[in-house]
Amino acid sequence: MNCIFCKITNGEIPTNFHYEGERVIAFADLNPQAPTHLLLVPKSHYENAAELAKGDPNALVEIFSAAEQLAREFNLEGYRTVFNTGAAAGQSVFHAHLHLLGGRAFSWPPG
Ligand code: DGP
Repeated sequence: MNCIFCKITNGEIPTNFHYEGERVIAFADLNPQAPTHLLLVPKSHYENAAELAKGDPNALVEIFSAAEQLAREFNLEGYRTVFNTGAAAGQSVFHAHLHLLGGRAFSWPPG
């Protein structure tokens, strides 16, 4: 399988990790949409958040507790977390990942 996030999680593509735990890593998004834009990624490959919930729910728990820890480390006053699921919703990498965005004001509804 030619998955870019598998290559990042297994070290094939050297990347600076802002967080590494038992099941999850976090690194900066290549195309940031906010002053802080991190991706929280399970080490195991699941296509999207729902598949991850079915296959490894503990990784989802770790993703959200790591997001809270990172938000504190990056001094975010508030933050937005997003899982895009499916190309129609903007998913472009089909290895589950949570976007953690902060450092600017956010509008609603999202674009
Ligand atoms: P999504 O569109 O929700 O699937 O988000 C995928 C994100 O991944 C997108 O914001 C850009 C980012 N991205 C894609 N390839 C790479 C990469 O090789 N390195 C990093 N750091 N981010 C990547």
